[in-house]
Amino acid sequence: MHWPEDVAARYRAAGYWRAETFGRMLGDLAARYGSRPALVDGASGARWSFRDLDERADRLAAGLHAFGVRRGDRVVVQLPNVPEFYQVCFALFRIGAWPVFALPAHRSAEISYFCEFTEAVAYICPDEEHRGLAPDTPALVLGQLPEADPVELPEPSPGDVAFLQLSGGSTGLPKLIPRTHDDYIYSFRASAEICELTPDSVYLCALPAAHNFPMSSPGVFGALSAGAASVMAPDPSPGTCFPLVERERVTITALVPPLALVWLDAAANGGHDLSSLEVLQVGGAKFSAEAAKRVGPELGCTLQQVFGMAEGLVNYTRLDDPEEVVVSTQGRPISPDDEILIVDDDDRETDHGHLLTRGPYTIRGYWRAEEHNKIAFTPDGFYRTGDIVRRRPDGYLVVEGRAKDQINRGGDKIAAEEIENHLLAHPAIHDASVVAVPDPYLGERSCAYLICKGEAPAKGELRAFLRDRGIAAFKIPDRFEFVDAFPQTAVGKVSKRHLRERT
Ligand code: OOB
Repeated sequence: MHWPEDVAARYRAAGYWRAETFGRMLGDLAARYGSRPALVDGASGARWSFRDLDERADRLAAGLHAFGVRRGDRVVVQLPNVPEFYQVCFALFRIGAWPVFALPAHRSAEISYFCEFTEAVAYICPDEEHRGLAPDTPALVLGQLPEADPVELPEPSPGDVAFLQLSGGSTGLPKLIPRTHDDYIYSFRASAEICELTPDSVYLCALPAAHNFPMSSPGVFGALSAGAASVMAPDPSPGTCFPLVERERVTITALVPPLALVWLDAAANGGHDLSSLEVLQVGGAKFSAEAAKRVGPELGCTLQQVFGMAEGLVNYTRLDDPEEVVVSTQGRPISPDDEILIVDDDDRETDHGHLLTRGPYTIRGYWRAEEHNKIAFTPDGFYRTGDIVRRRPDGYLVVEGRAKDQINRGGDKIAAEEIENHLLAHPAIHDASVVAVPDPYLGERSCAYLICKGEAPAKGELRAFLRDRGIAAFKIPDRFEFVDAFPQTAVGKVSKRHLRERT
C-alpha cells in the first residue's frame, strides 16, 4: 500500500516530504499567526483564530481520548461546513486516529458501510437524527463533542496514514484512500504556492468540506498552511455565498461547473460587491470552454481549472497562463515528480488515451482492497485514473472522456455498479444497467436501463425503493427506461456505449 523505500527517500531528499505531521503543523501555525483569523463560520459569523483552533483541537483530542479513541482507530466523520469540521480533523490527527470523510449527502447505506468496513470506533455526525444511520457505532453529535483538559499524546509518524478519503468509485462499494501526513501536507502546501496564497488571502469553502477539492486544492488546509483565513459557507448558492464574499472580502473559492454557471448568472443580476474575488477555481468535472470564457469578463476574476482526484494527482492551470490555456485545458500537475503516463487499450504509450499516474502524493493502493488494487494499479505502482486525456506539447492535459464505469453528475461521482446492485434487489427487476446521459447544466445525469421480470414498476415506486435503501439522493437515477434486452459487445457483455447512444 505504501511507496517503496527508495522512492520515499527520493521524495524526502527532494523536499516534498518534510517529516511534518498535521498536529505539529497546527502548533507551529498557532505560534506564528496566533490571533489572526483561521476559520470563520459563515452562518453565525463566529471567528476562530489560529490559537483558538489549536487549543480547541487539543481539548477535543483529550475528550475523544477519554472516550476511548486511540492511535490508528477509525472515526467516520460526517459534518457540514462549520469550523468544528477542522477542530475534529486536527483532534483526530493529534491522537493519530483516522477520520473517514463521509459526505453530507450520504445516508444509512453509505454510513453504515463505512462504519462496518473500517470497524469505526465512533461516528461524528451533525445532529440527533443522524445517529440512526449507523446504529451499531457509538455516535457523537456536533454541539456535544467531548472536551477535556489537554493531555500529552504521542505524535504519529509523518509516514503514517492520517485519514481515509472516499474514492468516486466505479465498483459496487466505494474504496477508501489512505493519505499520509507527509503526502497530503505536501500536496496542499504546493497547491497554496501555485494559487499564490498569502496570510491576506481569504478562502471560501463553498463545496462540502469533506471533499478533497475544498480540503486541499489548496482548500482550507492550504489556506491554513499559508496563514490565511477560511470562511465556511453553509451552502454554495449565490444567495448564501455572495454576501459572504462581500462581508469577508473573499479572494479565492472553488466550485464545480454547474455551480460556476449559477454564480455567473447570479452575478449578472448585480447587487453584491464581488470585487475582492481574485481567483475562481473550477473542477471536479469538465468545465466547457464556452463557460470558461465567461468567468473573467463576468466575475472580474482569474479562472483556474482544476483537474484532480482524491487518490492524489491534481492539475492546475497557473494564474499567469494565457487565456487560451486557461479556457481550453485542465492544467498541468502540481509536482515536477508527478509522472504522467498515457496509454492505449494495450498499455502502449501514446499522447491520447488512458491516464496513469504516480508521484509524491498519489496513493499506491486503496485500503484493504488487495484484489481491486491489482486492477487499479500497474505492477510498478501507477494509478489507473480511468480518465481519457490528451497531452499537449506544452505538457497541459485536456480531459476528453472517461473509461471508468462512473457517472460524473456535476462533480458528484456515481459508481454505476453500486446503483445497479441496489436496483437488482428490487423483486420486479431482472437486469439493470446505469449509464450517463449528457445534460446541459450538470454535464451528465444518470439513466437506469431496466429489464423487468413482468410488469414494469412505476418510476416513482423505484425512486422510493432506492430512497428506502438509504442511498444518497444524488445517486438516485434521474431517468428510468424499460427495455426488453441490452445491446451487447462482441464478447457478449452489456454495451454501455450503445446504451448511451440510445438517449
Ligand atoms: C475531484 O476528485 P474526485 O475523487 O471526486 O473525482 C476524481 C475524478 C477524476 O478522475 C475525473 O474523472 C473527474 O473527477 N474530474 C474532472 C475534473 N476534475 C475531476 N474531469 C474533468 N475535468 C476536471 N477538471 O473531483 C477533485 C479532487 C481534487 C481537486 C479537484 C477535483
